[in-house]
Amino acid sequence: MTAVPPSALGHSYGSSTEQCTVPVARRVDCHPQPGATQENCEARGCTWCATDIPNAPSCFFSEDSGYGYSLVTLDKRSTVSLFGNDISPIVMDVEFQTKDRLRFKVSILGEDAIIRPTPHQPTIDANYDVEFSPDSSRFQVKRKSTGTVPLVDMFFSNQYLQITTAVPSTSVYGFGEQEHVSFKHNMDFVTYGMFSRDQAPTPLANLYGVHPFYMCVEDDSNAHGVLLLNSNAQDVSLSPNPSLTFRTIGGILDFYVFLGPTPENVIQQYTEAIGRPHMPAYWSLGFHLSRWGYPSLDVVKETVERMHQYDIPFDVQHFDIDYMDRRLDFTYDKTNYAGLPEYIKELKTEGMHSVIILDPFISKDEEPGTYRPYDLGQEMGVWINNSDGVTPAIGKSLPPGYSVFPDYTNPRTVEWWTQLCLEFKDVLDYDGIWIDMNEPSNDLTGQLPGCAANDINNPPYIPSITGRSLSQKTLCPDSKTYLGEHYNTHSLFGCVVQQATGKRAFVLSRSTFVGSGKHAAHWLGDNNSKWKDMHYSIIGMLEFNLFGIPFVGADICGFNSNTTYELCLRWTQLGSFYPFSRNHNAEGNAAQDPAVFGAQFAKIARSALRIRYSLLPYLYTLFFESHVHGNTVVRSLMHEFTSDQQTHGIDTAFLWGPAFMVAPVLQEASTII
Ligand code: MIG
Repeated sequence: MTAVPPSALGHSYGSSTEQCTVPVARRVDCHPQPGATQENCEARGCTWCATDIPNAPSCFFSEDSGYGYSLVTLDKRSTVSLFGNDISPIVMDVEFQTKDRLRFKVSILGEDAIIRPTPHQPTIDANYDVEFSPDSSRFQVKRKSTGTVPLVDMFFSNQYLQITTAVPSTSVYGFGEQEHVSFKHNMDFVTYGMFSRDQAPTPLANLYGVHPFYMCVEDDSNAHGVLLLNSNAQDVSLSPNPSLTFRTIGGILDFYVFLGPTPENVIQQYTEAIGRPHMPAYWSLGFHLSRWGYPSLDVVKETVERMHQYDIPFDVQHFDIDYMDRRLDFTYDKTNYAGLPEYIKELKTEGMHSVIILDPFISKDEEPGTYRPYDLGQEMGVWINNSDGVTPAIGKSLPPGYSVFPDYTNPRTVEWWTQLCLEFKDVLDYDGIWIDMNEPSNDLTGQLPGCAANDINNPPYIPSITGRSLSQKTLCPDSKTYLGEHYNTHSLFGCVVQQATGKRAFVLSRSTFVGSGKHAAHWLGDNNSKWKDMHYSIIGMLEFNLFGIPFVGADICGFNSNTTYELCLRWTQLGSFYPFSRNHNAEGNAAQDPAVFGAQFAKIARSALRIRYSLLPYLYTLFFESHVHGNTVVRSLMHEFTSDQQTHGIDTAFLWGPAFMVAPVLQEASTII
């Protein structure tokens, strides 16, 4: 087979043989799991034509496979079956929800709960139309004024749903949570997995949260957004045609299309559907300082003191797991952190605020009667259960012994959690809660004694996620939560956030899902003290603004490994313009607070942060706009200069709202002229 040079993408053919008539760029992968061969490809009714183009599929769908569908009933017209147990017929529901928002939903006929009456005629004067081809095998969502969003080919089986959509340009943004190396996506056969995971940022890996949302800027500068509202493990492949293939292993295909036409309009319409971002407390827009590994309260005090000595703007001190007694939630270390309650009060009288970390696992191995969080939770029955639905799932994480996992999808659990948070507030008068490890994270692969061999734990297709495992670093998919099987609810776990005090609380969450911005801020996780990580933080920040979680930032100066004076200085300058501005560091690394490097550093940090503080009324106003109208707070230059194609790829600079540009130094050994 002849190799096709990458330059030929899009117009050349894999080889001259008949099966190779589908241009490589148009191919949709028919063997998305590893290990495709000509034999297993043809056995499932797909076409084989080897290609050397990196990541391009050699096994692909012939162009007429899939479902033919009309507004009402879809009948399978292909013999291709990827993973068996195919479902037919299916029903497509098209709803004209607002003049700029269309929902279409593909469900299984016969499940009454998910079928809703289909309006054949739009009842509102929408800015789009839905058009079907004469044989009903394709349909398009058409922008009335100009562009189109065509959709093609669907595959349905019990644990495998797939749909491919052509996109009108390669200016595609979004999908998360991953660490992306560019804001505008590379579309040369790239696959992103989505399944929440305790995973330090690594390009292509599925990280802490799940956001199956993208925005596309069409060639004529109109933008649209698309959400696939689905919480199952899933992946999306970006192909150069350009097209997108979504694969999910459960639920339904529930799509929302937002017609824009400006990028800001798209996000306004998206957050109108999923929930507007919350209005943060003013104090929480100040500078936050944190680290994992303050060995004692005395070291915290010394650090805070030197921040004040250098007069560095500073409003919030975080307390990581070091403050806890043996890493047990709702306790504090009465030896190394003796006097913590008084100190938190003292900070408050100075006008400062405190944030404490809490983890979503509760040790079950303390002496009975000595650890109320477990005893009360046990009494109230608030844990995630094993597949029997009765016995609690037992895993292992930070606290000593083994732990159980609160099932936040259960309203009783929210009662239990709120009660404990309120009681603990009487002990430590914190102002905000930082929720870590809520993917949920577990050191074991599944709970004890391991996951049973069944289709839920080992589905025929596992999306492109780390380890190709649904139980690695978390619980078994067949665990039972109040809302249903963990298989379906896993990625929702982090979304269930809590009110700390009821008034203008601050909640920082590592795991997020569609709609989390309504309650929580987010940090981009365990980055590295590396120059490239500093650049990627801009991309992550821009993306979370698309996801409706504008209160976002990365660990300034880097979390893992030691930072350097110069990197930390540049990062402090950039981080002064993160919506959520916090310096945070991992245990064992050298201190990196802005006061530890001496007077010269402190002076530069002070002046960068003073610019931030002088603009806080503007930042607060942007959050207000975001809360009320759904605007982004930080946005790419493309949002404001959409018709200038050159802005589509810029991710080394960004804007605060429409009016203030930040262009940070991202290169080592740069000098400002
Ligand atoms: O096992 O609480 O991402 O910010 O400092 C590590 C300790 C658990 C992971 C978080 C990080 C935090 C750390 N946590």
